[in-house]
Amino acid sequence: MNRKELVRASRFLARVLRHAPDSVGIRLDPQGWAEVDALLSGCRRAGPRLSRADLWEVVEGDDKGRFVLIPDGTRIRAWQGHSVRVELGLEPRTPPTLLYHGTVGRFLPAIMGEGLRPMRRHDVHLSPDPGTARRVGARRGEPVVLSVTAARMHDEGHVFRVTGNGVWLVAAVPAEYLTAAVPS
Ligand code: HQG
Repeated sequence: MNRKELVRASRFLARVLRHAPDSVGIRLDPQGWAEVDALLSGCRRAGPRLSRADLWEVVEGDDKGRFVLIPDGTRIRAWQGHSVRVELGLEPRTPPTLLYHGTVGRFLPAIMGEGLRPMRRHDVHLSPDPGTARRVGARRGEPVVLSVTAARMHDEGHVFRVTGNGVWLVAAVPAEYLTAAVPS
């Protein structure tokens, strides 16, 4: 696959494995895993034609490492970002002192009032460094980066998890743990 085909396949898989398994007639198990055979035949009916080799290429070549295959290659899932109900089974972890969230200015009044909410996903997504957060925010416009006092949140009872591709997840971030944008 060339770069463009790879990005298109990654977008398609992200939609199927996070939000719309029904769209290709497959089901996710409670931990979010899809059977690769069912996924590939679903894609033949209702999506891009993907070979098994293409799927491996997407998993390995995806710019954010969004997907994981089990070692025998029979099941695949997205690391995070689901809106369908899944229990990823990630263990609680102690976060670093600070984590970061990238957003845009038009959301700031609401965020500073009510904190970060997961919106349509299961969790609020936080980045380990400001540069990554900036890129997340830039998907929507001029990015604004917020610092999250994650270690303090953790000390005060909030549960953090981290995905295999380095995204930190927490149910919500109350406004008291957010501080103004850090310089880029
Ligand atoms: C904002 C991408 C108003 C929040 C990225 C964000 C990430 C609020 C948007 C992953 C709010 C939700 C997740 C509040 C939060 N009021 N707006 N109280 N609380 N928001 O896409 O973090 O490419 O669900 O700032 O790299 O942007 O898909 O979350 O702008 O890791 O793999 O509501 O998605 O990864 O948007 O991105 P999202 P996100 P992928």
